[in-house]
Amino acid sequence: MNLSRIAIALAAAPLLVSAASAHVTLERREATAGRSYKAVLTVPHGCGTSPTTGIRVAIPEGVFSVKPQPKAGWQLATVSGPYARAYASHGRELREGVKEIAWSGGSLPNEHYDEFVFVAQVDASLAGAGQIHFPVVQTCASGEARWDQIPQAGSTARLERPAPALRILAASGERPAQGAGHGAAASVTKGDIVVAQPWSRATPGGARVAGGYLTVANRGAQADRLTGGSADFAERVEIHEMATVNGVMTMRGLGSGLEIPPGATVELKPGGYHIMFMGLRRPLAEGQTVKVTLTFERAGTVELDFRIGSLGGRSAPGGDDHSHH
Ligand SMILES: [Cu+2]
Repeated sequence: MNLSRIAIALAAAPLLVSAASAHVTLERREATAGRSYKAVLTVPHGCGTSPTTGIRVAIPEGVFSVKPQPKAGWQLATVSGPYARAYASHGRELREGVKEIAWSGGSLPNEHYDEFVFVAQVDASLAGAGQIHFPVVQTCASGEARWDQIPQAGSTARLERPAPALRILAASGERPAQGAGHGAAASVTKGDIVVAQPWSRATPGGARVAGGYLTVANRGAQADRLTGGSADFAERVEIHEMATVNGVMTMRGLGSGLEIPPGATVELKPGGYHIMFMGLRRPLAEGQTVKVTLTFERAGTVELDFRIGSLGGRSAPGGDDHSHH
């Protein structure tokens, strides 16, 4: 055996695997909001040279109906818990489900490659979420590697151990629908409250929830609160907040409503504060206008016509992006 040749082979080995492909990643790095997604976690090496004996992945909010694929020679376990909100699945509202998957007890030599698979639904509300992340802990016969670093928004810094990332695409073109006439989305004034450009999105068949967006200005000297409302096409109308916590998009109901401070204009938009139509009684169709009554603590009820934009649209249909600065 030629020792010098072995030495060369060992020295060259790290160069054969590029830095990017050496990470635990998702094979397909884009998913469409409102659709199912098959996640294939690729594990190209062990911890150092130690064989991989376990893979544990955390499921971010907005990814539901998770079903892992069993692997021969590995034990499969899942951890379930409550979701931050209800997700619509086949006409039912899911309020809890798989939050973590663990494959354990196997042995994947450092020299070999393997895949760990699960299928899931990506909620329509994640359109506009950008990237979501699936932190992974890789356990080895000796040691572990945590693939759980999530980039700061806007940062391009290279991470040592990035969490597998998934880019969320809107269901259809980003171009908002061109509605009939600009004046249709005129603002509505009630007391000190002025509501402008109420709109929502077309919903896919079977959807049970939809978001509502608008701007609210308070011209008065006292704070008001948007507390909820009603609509004939939905069982409930709630006020929600969406925020990114550690790179994970979460949504929660604002039980006491949304404050509109005096003199302020508050924007309800995809990825931020929004109205949530829960328990849809019928789908919302692009180009339609639907009636919604919103309730303010001080100003009382405000009747609005919500214009329905395209599935996955990001801004008000027919709206001028520069109109609400
Ligand atoms: Cu919501």
